[in-house]
Amino acid sequence: MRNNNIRDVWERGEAVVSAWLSIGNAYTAEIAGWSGYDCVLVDLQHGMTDVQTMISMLQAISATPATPIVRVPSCDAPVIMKALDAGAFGIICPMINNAAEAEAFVAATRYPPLGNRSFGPARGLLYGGADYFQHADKSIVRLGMIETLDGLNALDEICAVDGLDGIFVGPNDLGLALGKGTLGDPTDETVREAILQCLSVAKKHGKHAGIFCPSSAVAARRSSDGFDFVVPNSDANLLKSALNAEANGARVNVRK
Ligand code: 3PY
Ligand code: MG
Repeated sequence: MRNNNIRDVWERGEAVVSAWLSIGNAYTAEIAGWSGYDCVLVDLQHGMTDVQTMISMLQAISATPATPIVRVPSCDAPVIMKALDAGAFGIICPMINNAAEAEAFVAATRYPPLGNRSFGPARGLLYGGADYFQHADKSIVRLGMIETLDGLNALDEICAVDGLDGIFVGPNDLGLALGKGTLGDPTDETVREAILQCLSVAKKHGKHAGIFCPSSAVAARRSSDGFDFVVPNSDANLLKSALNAEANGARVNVRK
């Protein structure tokens, strides 16, 4: 089976740097795949995309050195299985509240006897290779999101779930859950402590820890803290700030 960059980076003891796509477009996905990221995530939860466009985006990412992954909208087995069949080599699942949900998530990603993934790997087989079925369970990466109070309180039991590679912190929802608003780079002490608690509990269980960040500077700081899967902002935010800077820069130049 084709290699999974995420596992290769982790084996080297480094932090994975992932792109995060909320624009539903294959060309954007292809550009992201050629931009130096270890993996490129298609966001089916909040991204402006549907399943058919996701498939085109995964095809575009497959033509680049980056590994394609998907954030599913919820812990919904049919959608998780569809993303895997479409060639996702990793799944991030939002709003994991307890061990039972984490177990259901992991089960949907593994073939029997370990899980209940239904057989029909479609693009997974084309992209992954003829031996996809033999290696998929081991190769696919599973990260459960911690971004609710229930999830935070159940961190220990979630991190103990067999087959879960680790957790992924959603700082915006976690900030909201803690009554602190959406804070991509929280300076609030309660949110800061909750994020560090996620990191330390994951590490205690020998699991990986990821986090969404508002910039590369924050992502670099998070990876030096010990997070080993970082996302430096989303395509839409980056496009907006680049467009805004160019628009403002051009106006200043004209006025000079
Ligand atoms: C969050 O911050 O809540 C996320 O889901 C990642 O953007
Ligand atoms: Mg969230």
